[in-house]
Amino acid sequence: MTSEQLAWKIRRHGIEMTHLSGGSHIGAILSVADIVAMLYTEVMNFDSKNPKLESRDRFILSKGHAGASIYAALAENGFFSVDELKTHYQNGSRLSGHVSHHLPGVDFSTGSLGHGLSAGTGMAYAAKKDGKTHKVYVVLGDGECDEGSVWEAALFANHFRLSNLIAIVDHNHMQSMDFQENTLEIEDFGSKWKAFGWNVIETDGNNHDELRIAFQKADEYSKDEAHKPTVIIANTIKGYGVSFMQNDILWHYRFPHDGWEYDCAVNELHKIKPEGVEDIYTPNGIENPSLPTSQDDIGNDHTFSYTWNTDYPEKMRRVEAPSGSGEREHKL
Ligand SMILES: Cc1ncc(C[n+]2csc(CCOP(=O)(O)OP(=O)(O)O)c2C)c(N)n1
Ligand SMILES: [Mg+2]
Repeated sequence: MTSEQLAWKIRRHGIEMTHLSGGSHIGAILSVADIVAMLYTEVMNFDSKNPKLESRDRFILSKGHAGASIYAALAENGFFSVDELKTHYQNGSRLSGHVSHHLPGVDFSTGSLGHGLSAGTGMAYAAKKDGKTHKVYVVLGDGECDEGSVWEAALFANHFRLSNLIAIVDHNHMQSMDFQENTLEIEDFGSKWKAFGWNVIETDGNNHDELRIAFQKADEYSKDEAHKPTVIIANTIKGYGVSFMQNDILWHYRFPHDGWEYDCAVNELHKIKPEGVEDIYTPNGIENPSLPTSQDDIGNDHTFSYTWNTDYPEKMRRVEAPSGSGEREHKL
């Protein structure tokens, strides 16, 4: 399976899983899909038949609200059946909304932001002390980097020269309620990591060629005599792959509802389906899809997660993108 094929499958599963469950965070899942796909096809060492293999690379999705992306990647790699993905978010399911370590292939439960890098740092420190050669990969959200604990872990990782630690920040310039720039200024992001002693690689996190090069560089850095940890700042677009979800904060919490939201998302994905990939849910896309009408003002639909906040949609939807924030064309 190529990284592009897995990324598409993650997106398609993500749409189905959030649609069926009424679960949130599709924007975050689409944003991180290419990073996760690259890790699970070309970068990490793992064995789905032996999830606890001692020499496996360790992985933490610190932005645990995008758990569906990991569930899809694990299922597609044979850790458990693809059929189980349909249980996402349901009572009794192992596939909780946020990542659970009860699943094979998951080393650490996440969802409460700000803990993943600390845990990964501990894993990398232990590996180094024990003379082990596996690496530790941690994927963080950029909004998550508002958490002070991230920077404490960053200090620790530099102090103990944890060159076996690679952090990837999904830098989509958005958090849950607004663009990052309007929430808490974090730029110049790369310089901050550098000042904390890290190797910094900046890349386009939705472009597989660029991601591939970034991970190769990170691998070289991990052998460098300076023994620094490495961060890949992956510039992404939240909602990438479905035009009406891109850069729209509504889709942090809203799920693709029955009707045009689901139909149009599925059909848009079909237009960019790589060769050799099957869509197990809607093999030929959706014939006669529902389309939005002028009455479909989802900005006034209060049935999504923030039901108590009646001001939310009008105030927060379609906020102006600060200049330089994820303005690239959709080009999958
Ligand atoms: C400690 C903590 N506070 C608040 C939340 C609620 N929350 C869930 S996702 C999110 C925004 C995260 O933004 P970012 O890290 O940029 O991730 P993105 O969805 O953009 O990939 C917040 C605040 C949480 N999960 N954990
Ligand atoms: Mg973000």
